[in-house]
Amino acid sequence: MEEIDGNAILAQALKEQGIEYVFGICGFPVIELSMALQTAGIHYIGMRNEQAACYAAQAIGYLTGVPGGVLVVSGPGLLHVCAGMANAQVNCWPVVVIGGSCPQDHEGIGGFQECYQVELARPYCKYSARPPSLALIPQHVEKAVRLATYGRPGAVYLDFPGNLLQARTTIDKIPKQYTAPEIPVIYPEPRKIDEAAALIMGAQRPLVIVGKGAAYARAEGQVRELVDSTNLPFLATPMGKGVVSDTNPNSIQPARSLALQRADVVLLLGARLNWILHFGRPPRYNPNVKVIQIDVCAEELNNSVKAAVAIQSDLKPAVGQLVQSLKRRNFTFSKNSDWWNDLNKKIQDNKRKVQEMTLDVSEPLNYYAVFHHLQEVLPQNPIIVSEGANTMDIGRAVLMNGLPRHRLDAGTFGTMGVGLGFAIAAALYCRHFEPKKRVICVEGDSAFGFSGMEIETMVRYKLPVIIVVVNNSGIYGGLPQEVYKDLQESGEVTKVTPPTTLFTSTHYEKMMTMFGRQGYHCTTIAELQKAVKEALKETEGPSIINVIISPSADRKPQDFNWLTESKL
Ligand SMILES: Cc1ncc(C[n+]2csc(CCOP(=O)(O)OP(=O)(O)O)c2C)c(N)n1
Ligand SMILES: *[C@@H]1O[C@H](CO)[C@@H](O)[C@H](O)[C@H]1NC(C)=O
Ligand SMILES: *[C@@H]1O[C@H](CO)[C@@H](O)[C@H](O)[C@H]1NC(C)=O
Ligand SMILES: *[C@@H]1O[C@H](CO)[C@@H](O)[C@H](O)[C@H]1NC(C)=O
Ligand SMILES: [Mg+2]
Repeated sequence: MEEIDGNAILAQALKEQGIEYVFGICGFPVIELSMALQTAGIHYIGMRNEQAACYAAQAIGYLTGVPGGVLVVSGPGLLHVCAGMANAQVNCWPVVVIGGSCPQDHEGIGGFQECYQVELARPYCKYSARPPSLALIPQHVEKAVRLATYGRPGAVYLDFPGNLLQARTTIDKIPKQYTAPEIPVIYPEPRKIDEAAALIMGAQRPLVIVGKGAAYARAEGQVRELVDSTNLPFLATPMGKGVVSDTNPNSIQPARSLALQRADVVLLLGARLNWILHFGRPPRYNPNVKVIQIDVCAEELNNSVKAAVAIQSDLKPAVGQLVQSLKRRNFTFSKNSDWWNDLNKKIQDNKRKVQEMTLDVSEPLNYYAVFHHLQEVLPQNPIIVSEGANTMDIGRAVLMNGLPRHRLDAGTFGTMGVGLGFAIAAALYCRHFEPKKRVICVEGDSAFGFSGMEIETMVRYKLPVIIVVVNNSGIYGGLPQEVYKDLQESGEVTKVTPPTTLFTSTHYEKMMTMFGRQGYHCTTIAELQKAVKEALKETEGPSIINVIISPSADRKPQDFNWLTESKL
């Protein structure tokens, strides 16, 4: 009878569950496993840090609907990946983490990298377990993938002691019946759809908010039809951008604050009323606002504020039925309404303010000018990855998304370091599904530092990501070179260097010379646009464009503090 070991059983079980990509870092006791994965026909992408590996795997999960896997070693490998698991949980993206752990007979006596891994992973995932035997591996893998993808997606963890991975058995002992689980669809209660329609029809100042849940649910067809057939004004959350195109005439993104503050009925589509949406509470919202909430997760309903209508459903059927219900009633929201007039006026005001800054190309450049002119030379509908503080927030406002799942950023958890991992996943996604599409990774200089070494991963796997580093020499901002120098000379550097500053003349683009290639250093719009055009010709690997902006460049004055003040 043919024999099989734990590594091969696990690799085949993952393949049977539809896992196509595993990102990780090799070492004891998972070296053989990484090779078994490739033998099973899975793509293995070796990364430079487990955090980045997990960010890449969860982005593949978001982009394809099938979770990516992460392979980590025991102890420190598992601890590093916790950052990624937590980010996946908070973003509700599916990911399956596989950890090696020390052999069981070394547990309790100071085994190499011995660590309570199942317990450590548990708070950051939906399921954390150690299969107790070879024969039970396929069942646990099936359960892990099911939990990662069913209901609200998230992270799962499976732990494999070295002795289990190496153990052998005959193939007849391993059950084969575990095929990839089909994800169940949750349908809305029809009565509640009618209640929602009635509320929308009675609204004076309705507002649709589109979350990344709508993007994950692939509900773009239904949400676009809703917006187009009713003329309801809509707003997207950061990664809800593109479910309906940012250029759709019913987008009121530039009047976001006013829209939230004055809306009397809010239709919430796969978005949570957390800090990103200011908890749904005054002063950012009208105290009498009626919320219609549609979410796949029952536990999310009525969170933070009581919804007037709370519907547990997948977004596709719920929005599809809502569209039909509104159509039956011949509902459209008048573009001549006071509400549209107020919104349009605010949109014009804000666009004018932003335009002043986009047209100001004096050097050192400002963010708005950089992003506006970057966009001019980008191909249609690239996948835009972004992180940083000002870099990300201003980029979100200026860089347009025409398609869903085309913006990946620091997300609900606000994690710096996600960018390069996300970009690697996006580039792999493009290679297999949309070979003409490009990935643009817009990084703050601080944000880039967290996972900057993944540039080598991009070179190794020939991933043509264009990385634009926006250099303001700091976190939020930095100091001009002379001031920085004087300060550093004025006392002990660790006591006088402002905590938000970075070294003022870091040539990030020179990282490309490590691979015998050239990067781009740009201080003017002409240089920036030329660099982007050159970088677009590179299809065999990444490019780095270091754009220098003013260390004191800032966003336009805001009506509100970015984080609504805590009341504690
Ligand atoms: C893992 C992690 N560490 C620290 C932070 C705090 N933080 C928020 S934004 C940011 C970096 C902002 O600077 P940069 O990326 O240069 O963007 P800028 O605002 O300067 O454009 C940091 C360190 C975080 N969000 N995540
Ligand atoms: C949500 O809160 C409202 C108002 O208190 C209540 O009527 C409703 O039953 C709650 N739950 C759901 C799922 O609607
Ligand atoms: C909607 O419009 C159609 C065609 O104009 C009409 O026949 C129908 O009666 C209308 N329905 C309602 C509910 O007003
Ligand atoms: C980064 O920007 C600062 C100004 O913000 C500038 O002084 C410095 O020279 C820039 N770095 C590089 C490598 O050009
Ligand atoms: Mg910066």
